[in-house]
Amino acid sequence: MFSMKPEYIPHAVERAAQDYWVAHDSFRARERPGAEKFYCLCMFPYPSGRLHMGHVRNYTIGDVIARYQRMRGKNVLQPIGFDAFGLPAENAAIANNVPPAKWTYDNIDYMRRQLKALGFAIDWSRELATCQPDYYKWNQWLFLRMLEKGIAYKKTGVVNWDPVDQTVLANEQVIDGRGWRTGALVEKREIPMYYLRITGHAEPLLADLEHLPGWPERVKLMQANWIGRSEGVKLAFPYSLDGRDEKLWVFTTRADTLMGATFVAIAAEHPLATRLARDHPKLAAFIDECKKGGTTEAELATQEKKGMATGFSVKHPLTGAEVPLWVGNYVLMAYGEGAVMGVPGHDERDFAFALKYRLPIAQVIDVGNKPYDDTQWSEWYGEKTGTCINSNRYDGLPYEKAVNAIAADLAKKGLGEKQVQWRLRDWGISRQRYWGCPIPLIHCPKCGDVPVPDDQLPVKLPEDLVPDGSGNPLAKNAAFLNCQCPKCLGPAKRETDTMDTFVDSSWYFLRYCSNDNATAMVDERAQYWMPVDQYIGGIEHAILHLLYSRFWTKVMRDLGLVKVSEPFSNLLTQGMVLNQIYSRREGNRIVYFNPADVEGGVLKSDGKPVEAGGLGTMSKSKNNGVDPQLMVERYGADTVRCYMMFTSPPEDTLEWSDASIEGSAKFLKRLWRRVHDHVAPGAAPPLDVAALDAAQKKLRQKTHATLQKVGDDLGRRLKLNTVVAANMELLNAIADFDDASKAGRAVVQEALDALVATLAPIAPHICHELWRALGHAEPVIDARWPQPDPAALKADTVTLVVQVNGKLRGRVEVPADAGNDAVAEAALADENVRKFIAGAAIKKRVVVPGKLVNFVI
Ligand code: ANZ
Ligand code: ZN
Repeated sequence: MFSMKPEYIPHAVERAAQDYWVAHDSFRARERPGAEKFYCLCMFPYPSGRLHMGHVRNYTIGDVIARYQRMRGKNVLQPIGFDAFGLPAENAAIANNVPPAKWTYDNIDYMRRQLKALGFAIDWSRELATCQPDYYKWNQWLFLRMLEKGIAYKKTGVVNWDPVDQTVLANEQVIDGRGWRTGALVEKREIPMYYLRITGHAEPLLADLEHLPGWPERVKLMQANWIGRSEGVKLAFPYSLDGRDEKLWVFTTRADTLMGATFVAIAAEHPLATRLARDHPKLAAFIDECKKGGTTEAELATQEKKGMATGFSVKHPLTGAEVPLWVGNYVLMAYGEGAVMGVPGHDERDFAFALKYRLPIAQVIDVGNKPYDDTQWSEWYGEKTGTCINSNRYDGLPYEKAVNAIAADLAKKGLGEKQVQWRLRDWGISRQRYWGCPIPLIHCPKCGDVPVPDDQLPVKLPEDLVPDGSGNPLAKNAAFLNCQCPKCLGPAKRETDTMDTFVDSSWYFLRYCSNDNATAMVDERAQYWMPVDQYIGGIEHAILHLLYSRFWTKVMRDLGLVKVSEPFSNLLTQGMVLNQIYSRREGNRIVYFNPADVEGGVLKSDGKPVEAGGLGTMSKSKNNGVDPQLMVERYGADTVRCYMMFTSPPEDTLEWSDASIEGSAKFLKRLWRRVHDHVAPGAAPPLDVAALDAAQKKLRQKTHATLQKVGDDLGRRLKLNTVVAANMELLNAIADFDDASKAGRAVVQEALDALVATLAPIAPHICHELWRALGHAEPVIDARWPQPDPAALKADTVTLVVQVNGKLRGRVEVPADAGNDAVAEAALADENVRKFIAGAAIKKRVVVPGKLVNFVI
């Protein structure tokens, strides 16, 4: 009997498998009450143009998990969509003079083709793009509900203003304080904006982190720090000004150090600073300078600490002593009271500030008679573990007692109380940009701000405008701008601000559940699928995206729209994809070269040396990306997927290596050949476990040991890399096993079945074909995940090391249940061992079962 041994042509195999899945609608997810559901979700891509390796890694990880869970019998949903609004589309529009809509939709078409070529088990019927009116209509609808509940509200906020382009700039468009296009010095402007009251949910957002055991600890910590709950005391330094008695409030977490407060510092924006600057031109100039600086927290943390005395002083709340008042650029207006009590003795920033401006430094906390040096900061000065000294009646009190005593004394005077502060700020969602979801409000000269009535939603964004960089084109588009007031029916103007794109991504996972519902934002299908069982994405979204999604979910729960309180049960943050960085100075610029164009330290094209900059994240700016498209074209999707999974555990960084992608290609080729060699003579006979010889049992044991390992690594530990490694080992064992007997072929069939089934989530196309070749009628996607047979796992024989006087002299294979005498007898039968004993008397015999036997002579 002859059969053809087909050659492995990845593209043909992949096309055939993909056609099969499409023809059978294999990945359409249906709600099946009673079936155990599994919602597997990857963070949706921004349609920037083409997929990059980070996407491929992300989606491969998700796909492996989705396919594995399906084989475990779960009813799996794996959707995808596009996070389609945002600034890059506007920038591309300015550069190429095409509307952002066209650019975006073209990119989506291209990336969809790429995703399909990678063979992801996606339910494409649920695809969505956030720039589609039937999606963003619900952003608007929920915004209006939030407005009704007071969760959405209007207040003035500070923005970056480019005076040349007359436009608001996003933070990333401000480079060294200047506009990215014009180079003009950026100004701060106050404009009305819309905010979402996320601070109203601060408490549950923090507390519920404890109910997320499936999240990485570090992500939870980042969220907790961002929410930033601080317990402290709000206390006042009284003063009189303009004939009135006033109180300057500060927030402190260290009320125990109050007796060491030697100055008070306020933010440049503090109303008292503004007031004092009226008669103090130098102070006014300093305040202006402070306001110019960056507003991001990172900028504030790293900038040089500067201050200026106001010449004014306030009174210490307990002693009544005069305390000088300063304006400090390190005091944030938006935190606490916008004012701090300066305790140089025990706060590092205050210490540096006091040294610089020669303010007194007083030690008021002692941690056991350590010498205090007021010219040099030491870590222990800031610790809470000591007791008060130099603090009159509080001397000797430890932290908590001191805080309580001081808070009580302040309360008696009406000068303080305990308080909880949150670092979290309300979420400003207004963007003065075109390519986003319009905020559904109408400004009427008679009625003021009027919400767009529900039956007029969505407020559609015109898709044919081309921004030119000078302001929001919506503000110049009469068709959009002019409208009728829903209340008085008079002429009115639409709000031209659009929503932060984080709004779009805060609930897309809910819309996937019912993306075809034209009359409701979500429906009971969300009850079926939610929460997401496994969410996979980049660590760069550890804070904002996840926090906003958690908040939005809670708001929707409060409105009765969903039942879950938390959207994502398990979170996996995949590591970055890295590659070498090569550069060279050309003139006064640094030019980066793609690693593919460099060999042996020189640029291939000109033979001149380049500088090796080590490993870095693949990025456009460093020109060290590898285009996944190219790799798929060269090797096929399965090899790329296999390589991605094999090279590192999902959470670790992945270093690109051409050699190792070759290794994955070879592995799949060998597997292909081995399966076809095996099936060439026809179907293998059934397996009779009772009639196997030692070698056959050994391969069988390897098969089941592999099953045990991969099941655990894929399912529980998500160590997808070891699944490939274990299967490579199994293939080696199969290759070494040369036995064409009936029983031998039966054991190989079992081994190949196990290998192909467990590799199927990773390399689904080749496994689709090989599974068929192995004689199975149902497709491998519908196969059940193979379980290890505990009986086969038990080794019949074990190999022991044989030592003579502690030196390795041989190895011996014995039955696993052999007694010590039988082991010794078998060891002494070994020729080499006998040679070293050379007839000498054995003084002692040590047997470590399963490991070794040692003869002492
Ligand atoms: C006196 C003091 C003494 C402080 C000491 C610390 C150590 P967290 O934990 O983040 O809540 N602070 C208060 N408001 C501020 C503002 N608007 N801008 C900058 N800093 C501000 O930090 C609370 C501490 O940060 C407060 O406690 C205050 O300094 C400072 F040995 O007060 B502390
Ligand atoms: Zn009106």
